[in-house]
Amino acid sequence: MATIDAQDLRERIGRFRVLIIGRRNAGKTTILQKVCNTTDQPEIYDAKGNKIDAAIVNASLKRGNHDITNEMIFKSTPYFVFHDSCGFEAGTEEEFEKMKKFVSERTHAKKLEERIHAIWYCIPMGDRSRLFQQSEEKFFLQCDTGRVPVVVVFTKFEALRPVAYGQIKKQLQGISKEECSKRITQRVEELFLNTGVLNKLCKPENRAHYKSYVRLENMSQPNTDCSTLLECTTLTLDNEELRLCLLSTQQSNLELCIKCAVITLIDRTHQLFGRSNYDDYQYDIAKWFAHIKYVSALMSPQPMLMIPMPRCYSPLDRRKCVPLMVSHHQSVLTIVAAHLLTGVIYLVAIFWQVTEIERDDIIRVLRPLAAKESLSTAAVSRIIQVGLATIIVLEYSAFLPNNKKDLKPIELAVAYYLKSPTAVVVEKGAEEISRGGYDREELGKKILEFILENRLPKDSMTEKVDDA
Ligand SMILES: Nc1nc2c(ncn2[C@@H]2O[C@H](COP(=O)(O)OP(=O)(O)OP(=O)(O)O)[C@@H](O)[C@H]2O)c(=O)[nH]1
Ligand SMILES: [Mg+2]
Repeated sequence: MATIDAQDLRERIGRFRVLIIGRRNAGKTTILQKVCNTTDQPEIYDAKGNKIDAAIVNASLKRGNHDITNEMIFKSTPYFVFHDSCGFEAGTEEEFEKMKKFVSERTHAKKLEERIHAIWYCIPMGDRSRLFQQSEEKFFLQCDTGRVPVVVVFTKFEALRPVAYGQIKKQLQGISKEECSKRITQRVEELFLNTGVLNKLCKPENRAHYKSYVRLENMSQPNTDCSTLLECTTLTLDNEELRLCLLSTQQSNLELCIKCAVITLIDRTHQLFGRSNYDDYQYDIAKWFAHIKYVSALMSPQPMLMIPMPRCYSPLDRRKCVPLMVSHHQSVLTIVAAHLLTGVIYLVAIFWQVTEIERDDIIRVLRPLAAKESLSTAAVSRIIQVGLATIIVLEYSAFLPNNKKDLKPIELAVAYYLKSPTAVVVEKGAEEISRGGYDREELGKKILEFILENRLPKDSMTEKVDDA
């Protein structure tokens, strides 16, 4: 790939496909609505891409029929496609087997766009004594989820607060509001741990392994959001392209960009051992930072209205859609016109790409950070130092004005960094971290902590940039 282009990735991967599982009333649809920032109901398509009337879906649900292969899309964010288990605990054995087959097929699908990219397993906290029911046990024991990350979502988490309050009410008399809240929170944690649900989720005999969990509360309220779930899902994806793709839906989350870049740093710490070419390494770090993806910004990240082409195409596959108004009953002429217009759109896209920032330019601008002399000659320490410097500089540059959408702010940030005391702190820090003997997880935490503590100060930025 010549340039950092999330749009191009999306073209290749298609949509981000999530399977959401959970009992009836667990809060699944509410989560999907939050993720897609809408209160609308989704549109539903069958596996062949034919739109299904919502009334038909509801009627068949009432009769107990449900098809997990159906795809749900919210008009607001057609980039996501969801499969909903629709409360499978009430289903028959046959339905469970169908789900098992679906999970196994779609988690192992060869084509990335057909694969399920993440599974959100919802467990509502409403009834603590029945948190881990037979349906959960069966899913985790029998469903082979392969390498697809399973994120467990504890929904309606706020339900624990009144329980906690009821249990410690007497101890709360006469203490400050702040202290009260702290103790209730503590009790909530105890209640959660005492359910033993986390142990049940990672029984050694389980075939499905959860990668991470999040707690969501008050999702039915308008002022809440699902960013923790999206962030957690992004970080648990082990496919870099997918991670980049999902990250591009959360462009304003700079801290998440840093966390993703730290994963690259740690990966490369192992891979680059003993080597001294940092070009690819710095470029791979730069990939995570949204402000470098100018091309994506020019070509709107929110896909345009996508309408199905002839029936043999799935309306859910972005590459087989054209951003045009075409009805299901198209004439040959309409189809030809649609293709012609798509051609024009692609030509415009090619024109935009002329203005793309080239990979070589990004590397050229960042290279002084890798060329900087170091006290340490140890390879690992150098790799960490270059990674830290690159991330710190890119984070800083995201705050610099950039009307021309070029690499000038990064150039200025590099110059400013090299003159700043932070460069020395990074050098020492890298050496210390490299000697720490940390495992992968600890190393990640240390590096993230270091970066967050040593971000370049943003006060009076323009002056500093002028000085540089
Ligand atoms: N208190 C509380 N209520 C919630 C929360 N999330 C969802 N709800 C409510 O729970 C009810 C069920 O939510 P849905 O999102 O429809 O649940 P679902 O899992 O899609 O249900 P089915 O489609 O029937 O399987 C609705 O009344 C929601 O408003 C939450 O975090 N806290
Ligand atoms: Mg629902």
